Amino acid sequence: MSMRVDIISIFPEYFAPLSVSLIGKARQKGLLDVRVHQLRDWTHDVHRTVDDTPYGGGPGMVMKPEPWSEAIDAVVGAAASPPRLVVPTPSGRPFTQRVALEYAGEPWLLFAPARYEGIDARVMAEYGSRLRLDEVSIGDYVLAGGEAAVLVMVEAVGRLLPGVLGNARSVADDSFAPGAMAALLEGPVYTKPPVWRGREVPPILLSGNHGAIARWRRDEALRRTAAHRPELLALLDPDLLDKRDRAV
Ligand code: 6GU
Repeated sequence: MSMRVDIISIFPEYFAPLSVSLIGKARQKGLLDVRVHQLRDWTHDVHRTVDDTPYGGGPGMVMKPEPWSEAIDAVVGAAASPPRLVVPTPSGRPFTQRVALEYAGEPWLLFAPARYEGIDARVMAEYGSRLRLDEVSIGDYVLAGGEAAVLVMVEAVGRLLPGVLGNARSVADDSFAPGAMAALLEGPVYTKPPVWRGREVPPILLSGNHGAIARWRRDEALRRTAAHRPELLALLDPDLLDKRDRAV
């Protein structure tokens, strides 16, 4: 089962990275069908206007509702199973690994990234009643537009699709993946040479003792989480902690 992703934007060229690396290969393999649309194709004036001044005053410009509704209607068409509509905005609900997993189970996502101060709120009111609509934020900072957020979300979702990652285990071990590693950050990794600039790879990783290696990795994950994200340790399910965890 492949996933379809449509993106409507005034900067279609922003999505060139989706032809590169893991996501580019997933598209070549037919696992992911990405279609990028120019919002201005649904304007009718010579200037191809997509924005106007905000009612009530204030800084910046607001995206007009008409091009968005025409674009969304054209992309969705008469589909029996319409896409999930994702509108990136810093005022949205947080995009997390849980949301990425949820999206990875959808057959069709439609992203509507805005520029300026955002899209006229009536567009979200209209499509929120017709489609499943999510307004999502990728973190507590402000981007100049939603395009970079769409790149982030497509990469996070795309790597979860069946057949995209060669090694399904690497998904299970992710930081923030559900399961025993829930809410633990991944620890350090090493490769050859065994000594580099006088620095050794931790000898346990060369020991061949898989039980001891798993224990060491979990300790390192606990230490890194305590150092970088102490608030996550407090959220860990106590039932998933063992005696040796508590000693770390
Ligand atoms: Cl989704 N959009 C914009 N413009 N800024 C953001 C964001 C999204 N998430 C965090 N900052």
